[in-house]
Amino acid sequence: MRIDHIKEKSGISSPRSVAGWKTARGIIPLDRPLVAGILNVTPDSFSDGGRYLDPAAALAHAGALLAQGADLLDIGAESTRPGRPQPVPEEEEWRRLAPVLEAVVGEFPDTPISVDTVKSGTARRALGAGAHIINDVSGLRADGQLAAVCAGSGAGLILMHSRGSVTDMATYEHAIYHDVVAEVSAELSQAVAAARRGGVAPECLVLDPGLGFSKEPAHNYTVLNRLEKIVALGFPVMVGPSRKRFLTLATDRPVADRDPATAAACVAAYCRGAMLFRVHNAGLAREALAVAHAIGMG
Ligand code: HH2
Repeated sequence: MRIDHIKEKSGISSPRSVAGWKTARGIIPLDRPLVAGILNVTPDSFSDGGRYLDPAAALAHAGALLAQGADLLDIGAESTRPGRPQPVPEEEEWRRLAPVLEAVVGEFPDTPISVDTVKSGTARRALGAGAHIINDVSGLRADGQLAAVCAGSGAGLILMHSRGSVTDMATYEHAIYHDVVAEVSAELSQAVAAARRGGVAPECLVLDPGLGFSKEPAHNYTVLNRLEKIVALGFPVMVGPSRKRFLTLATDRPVADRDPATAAACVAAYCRGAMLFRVHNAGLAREALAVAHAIGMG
């Protein structure tokens, strides 16, 4: 089978050796691919900006994502879309996030909730309001206190690879690599070391190579093709290809029509060892991954 071929090629005997992910909601079993539905509470996100700023619309969308089969929700209130001159201030981020988080936690108490933020203050408030996981797209580079905040509440922590600041990390400004996979892997290892110094238990960590972040389109394909190198670091791996521009290298579709390409990228990543998939269209990814899982591709 293809996965045996991959294992043989990479010399990695067990690409998925991690059985569960420890979060403030207990251990999430990783015995099948998990879908994280994206809930952007932003005016400016690249694919769905402005659609769920209203808490009632956000809550309805959360319900729709879960009905489609999302296993967890990732709520973000600061877009990394290029072109913003300034980061979103913490007060504004929290003003957007608080009513939605409160409503989602109240309505879906059994669902693991992740909050996408690079700020320790926002993370502290979010975990206090019932979030279970922090998703840091800066991989602990933006705020030295974030790890300690997560450690203090036993939260799960997603460490995503990027370079630069929130205003330019989704550009090609820092996309200069000699060996993109080796460098992403080394920089993620530095993020793990920072998390451990901050007191975060290794069982709480998930790594994400940051598709579309500080990477030219072709870099993302290389990272996906050689994802076992990131999996070999020994942590569960998340990928977030959803609707991103790099997909147009293979299939030239506008952002609204990139869900099939997203599902294909998720399946490919699953075959290379990823276990968590951050997507806008939870239903499509869920189905594609369920078939790949049933075949035994992972
Ligand atoms: N991508 C985005 C935001 N957060 N988190 C993780 N772990 N992995 C990702 O690939 C990732 C992420 C960007 O996507 P989106 O939230 O749709 O856009 P925007 O930043 O414009 O809100």
